[in-house]
Amino acid sequence: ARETLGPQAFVLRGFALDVVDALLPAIDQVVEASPFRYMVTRRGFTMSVALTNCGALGWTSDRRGYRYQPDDPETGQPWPTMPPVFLQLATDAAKAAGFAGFIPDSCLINRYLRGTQLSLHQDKNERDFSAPIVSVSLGMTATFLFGGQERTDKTVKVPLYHGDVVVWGGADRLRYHGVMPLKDNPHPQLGNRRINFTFRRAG
Ligand code: MD3
Ligand code: FE
Repeated sequence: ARETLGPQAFVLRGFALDVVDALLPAIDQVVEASPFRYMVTRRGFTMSVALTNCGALGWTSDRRGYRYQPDDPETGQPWPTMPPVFLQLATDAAKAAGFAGFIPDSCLINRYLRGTQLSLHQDKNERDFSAPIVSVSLGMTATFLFGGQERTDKTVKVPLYHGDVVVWGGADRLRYHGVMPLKDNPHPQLGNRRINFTFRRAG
C-alpha cells in the first residue's frame, strides 16, 4: 500500500511492522551509548523533541546553529554505528519508493512524549539534496503536517501510525513539514512515546 503525498513523496503504510521487534533492541543499544537529550536552537529555545543519532554523522544543534558532526557533543565519542537492521530497512523502503541505491550515512532518532511538537521547517543541512530522506514512525500516532516550498503554503495533515515509513525526495525534498503536539494515546508496545527515525545522506 503506497500512498502518494507528492510527486516524489510516499507513505508506505506498515512497511516497518515486521522488523519492529529487531528495531527496538537496536534503538536501546544506540541510546545506551548516546542517550536522548534536548537540544537548544540557534535562537536559544529548547526543543520539545529529545534526540540522538547513529551512523557516521549526527545532527546537532546549539547556539552556534544546526550542523552534522561525527562526534556526539555530550560524550565526545563518535555516534554509535548504524545497526544493520536500520540500514536494511532504509535501503528497502527507499527502493520501494523509487530511490534504488540509497545508502544513508546518518540516522536521527527523535523521541516524542505527550505534548511534544515540531514546528514547520525545512531539512536543508544536508550536503546533497538529490538523496531522499526515509522516515520511520513507531509508537503513538502523530499528525504530520506536510506543506509546500514556502512557509506560508497551505499544509496537509497526514496521520502517521506505528510501523509507517515515509520517503521524501526530488521535488518534495525541501518542502516545509512539522508535527502537531502529540496527543497522549498510549501504544500497546511502546507506551506513552513516539519514536521517529530519519535516514539521510548528510555528508
Ligand atoms: C518532508 N521529523 O527530523 S519525519 C526531522 O516525525 C523531522 O520526527 C519529523 O521532520 C518527525 O527533521 C518528520 C518526516 C520527514 C523528514 C524529512 C522531510 C518529512 C520530510 C524532508 C522533506 C520533506
Ligand atoms: Fe524535518
